[in-house]
Amino acid sequence: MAIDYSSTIPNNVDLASNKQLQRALEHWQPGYLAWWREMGPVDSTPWDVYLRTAVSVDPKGWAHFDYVKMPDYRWGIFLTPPEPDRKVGFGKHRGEPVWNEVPGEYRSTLRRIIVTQGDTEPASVEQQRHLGRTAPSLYDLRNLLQVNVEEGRHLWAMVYLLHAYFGRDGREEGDELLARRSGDEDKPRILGAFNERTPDWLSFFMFTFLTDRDGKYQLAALAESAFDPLARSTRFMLTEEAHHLFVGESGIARILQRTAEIMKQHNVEAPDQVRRHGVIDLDTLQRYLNFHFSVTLDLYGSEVSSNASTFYREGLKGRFEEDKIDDDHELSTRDYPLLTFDGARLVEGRENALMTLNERLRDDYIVDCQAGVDRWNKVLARAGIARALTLPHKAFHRKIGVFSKAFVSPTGEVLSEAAWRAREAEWLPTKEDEAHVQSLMGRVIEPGKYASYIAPPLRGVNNMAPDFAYVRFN
Ligand code: BYC
Ligand code: FE
Ligand code: FE
Repeated sequence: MAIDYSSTIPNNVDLASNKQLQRALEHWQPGYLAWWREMGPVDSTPWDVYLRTAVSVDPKGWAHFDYVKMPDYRWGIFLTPPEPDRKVGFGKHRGEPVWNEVPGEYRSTLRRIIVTQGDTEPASVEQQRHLGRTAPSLYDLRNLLQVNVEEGRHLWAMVYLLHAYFGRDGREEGDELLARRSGDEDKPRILGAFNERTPDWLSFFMFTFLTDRDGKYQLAALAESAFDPLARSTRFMLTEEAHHLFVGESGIARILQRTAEIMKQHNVEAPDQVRRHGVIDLDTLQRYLNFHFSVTLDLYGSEVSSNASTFYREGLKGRFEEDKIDDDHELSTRDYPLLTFDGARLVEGRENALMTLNERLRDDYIVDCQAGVDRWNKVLARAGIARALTLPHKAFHRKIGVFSKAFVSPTGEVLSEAAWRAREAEWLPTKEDEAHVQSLMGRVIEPGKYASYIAPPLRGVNNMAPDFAYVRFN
């Protein structure tokens, strides 16, 4: 179905034919806009921003680019079209037709998954709201705001499901999603990483490379769901997610490019000497990577999880690319390799495959991260720098799961707490690192100009000229 942009809430779900639902969402909408004004990008109300908007859910033709005032962005409800005769692909309902209503017995579990997913979306907008003040260029500012409006739309996607399928409970959850606040002591966001700060652009690019990639993997697992409206919502969200990952990967690649150029040009390696030239040294980049990677690994939950096995058995949440996996898609008699901690050492073992689905998704995610880090390292290699960034060991600096009790170095050695703390400043961003990064965060708003620490992009958004004014401040 085509997207209807004539109604208050753009949608391709024929909202006009369900007056009750339409009224409920129109009732939620002012609260959403009030939240955006309070917690969305600071000072951005008068700006015209060169944004893309969904005009169709067709993968080839959905994007339309134009200047938009962000509060007027048309947030809406877009689902990919139903796949005819789609069948449940895993769990005990495998082979049965997918559901267009929520089975009563799975109501509270599904609601909770949707709320957890929905909660991350506004959380990330809250985390990033101050970054506009220190944008390294108009191009980057525009990309930040594009990510922000799409995360806002992802909240719409989940709130639509809550309103359409979960009655009064769903509407209450929709209100709660606007009431929690990232980092708030009394009403924090649900998952740990979404209460951390994103104080600078290095953090922002690490976040979009690493944490938005958790989004990709969790959304892909939900895209397998037997609850078809959830599968169709998350499939469309995934098309938007690709841009967020691009922003993170290319952002860090451009920072590496500048750092490498300076190291070569001035023949310097020591961090303090590199820093003097207005770029970010490789040790600091590695520490930010260590931090964001470890915090994001926690988002997958415990290694052994009965919740995850229930989600799978009931057909609510699958594996990454479930249909490409050649097995029985029930897993009750299978096992999966699992690294654990026995109190003294890291131990390789095996566990029931159904119980280890969080770990499996985390492992799939790590492979994808590694591929991105390899591409970053090519930037260094091409510039003639004989150093590389590495992902830390998966047991390093964990707060959730079995490794939360262990003190493990980035290379995977188990240490005493004292020995670990003695070296923490080598491994995680220090106050000095943060101060240096912060010192580079001036605001650059002249079209075509970039801050000292970051190279220009290879090409402009929608192939615009290098000096295109992506944002007009008015
Ligand atoms: N922080 O069996 P366990 C995105 C809780 S990112 C705090 O280990 P489970 C985006 C857990 O709730 C994608 N609490 O975990 C990215 C449970 O509580 P109860 C977000 C945590 O349930 C960037 C207990 O610990 N989407 O879209 O198997 C920008 C033990 O649970 C954490 C989703 O996450 C944590 N990190 O799995 C914008 C998908 N981890 O039951 C957006 C939906 C666990 O003891 N969520 N706990 O009260 C899920 O599928 C699951 O909830 C999780 C956790 C995978 C997150
Ligand atoms: Fe999102
Ligand atoms: Fe995202």
